[in-house]
Amino acid sequence: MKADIGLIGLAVMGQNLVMNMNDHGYRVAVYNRTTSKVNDFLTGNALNSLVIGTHSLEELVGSLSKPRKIMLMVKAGEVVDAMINQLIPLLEPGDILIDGGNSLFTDTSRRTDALGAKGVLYIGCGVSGGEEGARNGPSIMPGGNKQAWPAIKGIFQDISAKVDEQPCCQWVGEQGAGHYVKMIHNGIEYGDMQLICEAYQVMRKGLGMTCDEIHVVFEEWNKGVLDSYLVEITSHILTFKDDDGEPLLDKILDQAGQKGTGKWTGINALDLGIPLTLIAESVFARCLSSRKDERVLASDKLATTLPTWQGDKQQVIQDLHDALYASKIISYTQGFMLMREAANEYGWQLDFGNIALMWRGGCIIRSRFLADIKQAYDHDNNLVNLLMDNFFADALMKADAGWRHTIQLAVQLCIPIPTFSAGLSFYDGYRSAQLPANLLQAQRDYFGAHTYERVDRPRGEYFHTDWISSGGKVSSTIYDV
Ligand code: NBP
Repeated sequence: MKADIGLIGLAVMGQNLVMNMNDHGYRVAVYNRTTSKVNDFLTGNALNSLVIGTHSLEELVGSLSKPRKIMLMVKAGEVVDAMINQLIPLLEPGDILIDGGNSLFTDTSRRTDALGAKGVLYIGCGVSGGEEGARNGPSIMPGGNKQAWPAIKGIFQDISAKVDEQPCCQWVGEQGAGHYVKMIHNGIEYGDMQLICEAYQVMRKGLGMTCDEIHVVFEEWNKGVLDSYLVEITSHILTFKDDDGEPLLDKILDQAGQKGTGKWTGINALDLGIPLTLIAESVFARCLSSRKDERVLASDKLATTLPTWQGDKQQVIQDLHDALYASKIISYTQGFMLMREAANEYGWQLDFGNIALMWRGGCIIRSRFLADIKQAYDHDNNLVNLLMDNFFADALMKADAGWRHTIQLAVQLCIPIPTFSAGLSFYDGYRSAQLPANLLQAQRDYFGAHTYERVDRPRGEYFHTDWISSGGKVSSTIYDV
């Protein structure tokens, strides 16, 4: 009997997705470059399953029912191109190739077009939830060649997480849209993690609380508007003890790693001119943390006497809660602004309510909060910005005082809070009818004759001033710079 789908790449994600598909009654044929891992899998996790092991790509392709569906769960980048090149001669028009790794969306767009020209239907599919999600129900974000969607929809929606019986897997859009949305998911994940770290640091270093005390705070927060997977695991991490009974967290080196999806999100925001400040700061915070040796030297050279904090701890914790919630709203606002711009730029029809729904379950940023975002886009899918939704505008107004108090306190205590403050600056900037860009335009015109518009003249009329009475009346567009 032929297999329903093939999967290449039996590392942690691949193995767990195969077993998830198997649990849902799908017959999966598997292949891995190091073929001994196929045997290990069949005698290990996949023992007594419907899984079919294969030891060459030819054998894999031959074991599949038509149109063939093959999912790649291999290292992103050149490996995916290499696998595609090996598979193409073995496939027929109408066959479906799915990349479930963390590929860069521009690569996926390129591959969708190139394979489409050969009649092979390519899907670039973000999968989130790590090992546990892959095994029990991930969030799946498929995009690419829409002709393939009816053939894979059943499998993907069956294995995905469900929230209120709705699958966390919906069609995202053309070309690299699925991987794009996964990239934004990861960028938001960077922001959420850094925000939580800043809240932890204010309590740990600022208020001098123990890990167990902070655990109780996060546990409490997880019952309200901050209810989310990341807050939940943070609470668990804080209470986890090492062999000597001390918190394991205190023994972990404060040097953050990264695999690049946050950086890609920041780069794309710069390319599209979207002020994605909070996520960008969260990437930079990881970069700063990774300069551990330099920081240790600087902590001596630039040492200061830190003030000790005294005050109403419960009030500070309440303020901190509000700061975390408000900053999180800003982070998601910026993420959705970027997706909106990308949809315009790349010609994708993104359904923002569906995206929020897909992130409600299975993935790392899953939270109660995403239901509110879904609702905002259900009210108006063309919402310019989440802050324009009454629910979020109101939430920010209520959190405003606590947010500012938290930032003031952290600044006084020399605790770095790059994402809390980036969020607040964005909020204050976004709702400012007047920014100091008038001065900036004057500076640009002063040194580079870049011209400016005037508030007392119609938009679109450009002026240049001879600021020091030495230049001419020639503006920069005429210079060949
Ligand atoms: P890895 O990203 O560690 O990739 C390992 C797999 O790639 C193995 O099957 C390996 O085969 C194969 N591979 C490599 Br490496 N080089 C190859 C080559 N030149 N030709 C053929 N196969 C090659 O596995 P993973 O952590 O399971 O992740 C798979 C994908 O899913 C990645 O794109 C990852 O970014 C993405 N992802 C991972 C997570 C997570 O939590 N880990 C979550 C979401 C998405 P071998 O056994 O022969 O070395």
